[in-house]
Amino acid sequence: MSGAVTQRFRESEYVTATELLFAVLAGISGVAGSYAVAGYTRQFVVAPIDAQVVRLTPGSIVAFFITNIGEEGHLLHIALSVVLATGLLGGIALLGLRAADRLEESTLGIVLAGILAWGVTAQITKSPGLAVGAAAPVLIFTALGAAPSVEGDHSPARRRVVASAMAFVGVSAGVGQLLSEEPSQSSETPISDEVEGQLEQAESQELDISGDVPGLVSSIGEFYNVDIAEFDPDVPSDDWSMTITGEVGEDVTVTYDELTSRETEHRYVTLRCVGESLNGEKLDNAVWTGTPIKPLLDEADPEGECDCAMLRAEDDYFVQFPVDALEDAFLAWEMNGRPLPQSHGHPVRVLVPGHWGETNVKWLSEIELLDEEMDGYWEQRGWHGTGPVNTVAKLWSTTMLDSGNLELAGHTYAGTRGIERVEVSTDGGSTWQDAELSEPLPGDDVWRQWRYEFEPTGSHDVVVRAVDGEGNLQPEDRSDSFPSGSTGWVRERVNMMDASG
Ligand SMILES: Nc1nc2c(c(=O)[nH]1)N[C@H]1C(S)=C(S)[C@@H](COP(=O)(O)O)O[C@H]1N2
Ligand SMILES: [Mo]
Repeated sequence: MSGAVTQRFRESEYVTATELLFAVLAGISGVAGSYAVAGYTRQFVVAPIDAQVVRLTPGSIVAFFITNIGEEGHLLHIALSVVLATGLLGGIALLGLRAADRLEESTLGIVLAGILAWGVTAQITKSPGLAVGAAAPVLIFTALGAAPSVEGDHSPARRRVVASAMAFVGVSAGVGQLLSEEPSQSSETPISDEVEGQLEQAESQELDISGDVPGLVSSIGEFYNVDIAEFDPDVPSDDWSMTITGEVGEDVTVTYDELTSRETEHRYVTLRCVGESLNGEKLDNAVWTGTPIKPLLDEADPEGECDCAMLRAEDDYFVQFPVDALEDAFLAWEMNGRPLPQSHGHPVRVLVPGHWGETNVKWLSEIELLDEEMDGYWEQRGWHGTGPVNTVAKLWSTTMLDSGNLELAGHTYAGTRGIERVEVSTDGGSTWQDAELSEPLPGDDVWRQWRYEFEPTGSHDVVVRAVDGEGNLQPEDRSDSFPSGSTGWVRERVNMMDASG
């Protein structure tokens, strides 16, 4: 094409509507292109921006979102981060379009936009290769925006470009979605006989419950998830190591191979998040494969003044609690016989018996023995969730049986104290009857199922409470989860007619 054809006569001092439109198309397509090559990972251009958004959000706002909005709160900061990423790439395209206009040499402006989009994306995602996914669409839509044929609000060329951008975004969303699905490890490696045995034992001990309540082992897909970061760290086993350092006689570092060649055990361990509501569902149990942490600690020879341990992780999470809590703790690399999924801390996480979920550090990288106490991530935000869990009895299902009886059922958990019994009242707490309990699974930190059946007469004020293995009745007083975990008896008005059957 000769220079005369691309000669531009529309040089303007202000950003034109056409430039703005194509900058927005470039921004949206850049974000989509990045998603298409990176999926929902830390290499997606939105991820590092979201990490900053989360980091800069004041703790009081985070606490408000967790207690008032719950999981959907994530959508808000993700939406904001997508907008910011679009603005960033769109801004770069606009810069290119302005340069093309001012320099009367569009190639320069186009190339500038492409290189800048690539450089900035590579810099923030630390992935030069995948940054091309964001840069290429920015370059292409900058080039299309610089072509004279797209001038005019209703030009066919412009409409074709807008349609192509939308199609590109649609296809990219699909491709990125496919990439983001965690690979199912279905038949690759057989599950060890020991784990298989434990999974079978759990199944055989489940109560015969008609209602829809989870079994005694939560499947990997069902197991709840709480992460401070939207985009989980991606740590290959070969790159993993963990160091015990600080106030120790000697630093101890273990690699994944060293860790997994140590004495291996399979344990049932239940986790519960301090942030969950009284009758919430952030309570799950799995069979974990790993090794006790005590021998490693002994090798390091802790000698700090306060006997406190600060655990740190690859997502910059940190939590501090007494070293004593690590005595019976466990370093796990398998969950239900499969390698630890990324969302549960791949390749290695900590399991601390009986303590709130937040002490069970995922993507563990360091244990530092301290001289004085310090706050962890959640404690800095006002929570007190490093100690032992509160006792709870959940009422997770109310079912009308064919016999005309009502069945109440759920799970109960008291950490290492264990559960002695669950009591149910159908008259608002005046009289109490013992519920049926599943046989305890082996282990010091495992939940149980309970079930109770009765003949209903109209509507009932149902109350459920547990007595822990030390004989303590669960306290009746109600408190919210913030700051030290919810307390109180689960209470529900049950109407014969409302119960699902
Ligand atoms: N590194 C890291 N570890 C972490 C967290 C986290 O965000 N990052 N969340 C904690 C919280 S609050 C809970 S309740 C449990 C949840 O573990 P799960 O996601 O495997 O259920 O992990 C804990 N360990
Ligand atoms: Mo948690």
